Amino acid sequence: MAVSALDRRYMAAAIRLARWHEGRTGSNPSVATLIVREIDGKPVIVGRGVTAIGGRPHAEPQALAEAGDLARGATAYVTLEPCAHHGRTPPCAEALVASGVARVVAAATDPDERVSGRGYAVLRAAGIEVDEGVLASEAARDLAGYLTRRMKNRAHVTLKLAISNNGKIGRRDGSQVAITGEIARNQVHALRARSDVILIGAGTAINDDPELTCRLPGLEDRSPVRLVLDTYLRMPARSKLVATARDVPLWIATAAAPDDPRRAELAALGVELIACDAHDGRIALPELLEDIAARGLSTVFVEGGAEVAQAFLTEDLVDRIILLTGEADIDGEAVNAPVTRTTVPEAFRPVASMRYGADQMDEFERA
Ligand code: AOF
Ligand code: ZN
Repeated sequence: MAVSALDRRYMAAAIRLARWHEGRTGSNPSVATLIVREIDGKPVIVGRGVTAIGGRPHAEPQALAEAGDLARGATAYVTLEPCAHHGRTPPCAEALVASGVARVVAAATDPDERVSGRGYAVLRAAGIEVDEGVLASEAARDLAGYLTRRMKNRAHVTLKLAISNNGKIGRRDGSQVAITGEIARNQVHALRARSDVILIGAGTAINDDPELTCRLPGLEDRSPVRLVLDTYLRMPARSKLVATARDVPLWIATAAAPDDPRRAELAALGVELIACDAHDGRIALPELLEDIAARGLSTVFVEGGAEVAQAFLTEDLVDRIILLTGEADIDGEAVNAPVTRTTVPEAFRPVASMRYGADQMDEFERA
């Protein structure tokens, strides 16, 4: 059967359903399954599933359980190739075969070497018609964290910058200045909720004393791990980040000596210290991103400041850029944005552009 416009609409719906648990499925990607069959001559969704919080069960068995006998002869829409491995749950490809579905429409192929291509092979060997790659790039955008971790062995990096109308990101003396408004702030908190890690430099952590939590009503329990790059372990024990370390995880990446007494002091307050290499006084970022991936976390949201942003850009470790441009200028001695709407590196393509009230949001992805 050829892939139809209706197939693409169901896949788009499955991709939206998968977002429901984005950032909440641990090291597993959040994927979704829809089971669709004809009833009285019309297509009807008879089962839906999204990877459970924590990562298991997978999407497919949940959708099949809801469909029950109606799965026989139906079409399954899956945003990721169904797994073929005996992991902590039985293979989803086999569950689809056992359910009697006639056709599987899939978006992204799973790069997990236990699965890649094998999920489809199991289905085809059982006589199921398989259409791969439907809305593959749309699904891959939401799965970017998982795909980057699997394929590059490092975490996926989103760089966010709030930039004044005249291309500045703050005052040189570090005094606080509002650049964007309420809508942009809420959008940033929503982006935090979908990330595994928020990252800032020690300078920003010390100067701004931020909390870096998601404080949107109803999403307070969705704060990701907070990570501070702190080569010399300057982070004060008396800071909001450290004070809340027992409630929301706080990791500090440092090159401080193993016997540095501040390590024990911070650890006793609930901070997790990540031993890193440093070059020229800066934490080695590629190794840190590998370390984060090895810990099962896939997405890093870089929130400041200018030096950290520049370091990620210089090392070509940025996968997505989100620029929030305000309408006011920052006058006087101010810090230049390492990148603005007009100086985004050529390797990136624009993927979204919209207004957040008086502010402008531009999103770019590595092409
Ligand atoms: C699916 N459906 O909903 C998801 C899949 O540790 P395990 O056994 O849970 O396996 C993790 C792998 O399962 C993960 O690396 C990815 O390949 C796949 N994720 N597969 O069939 C799902 N979340
Ligand atoms: Zn599975």
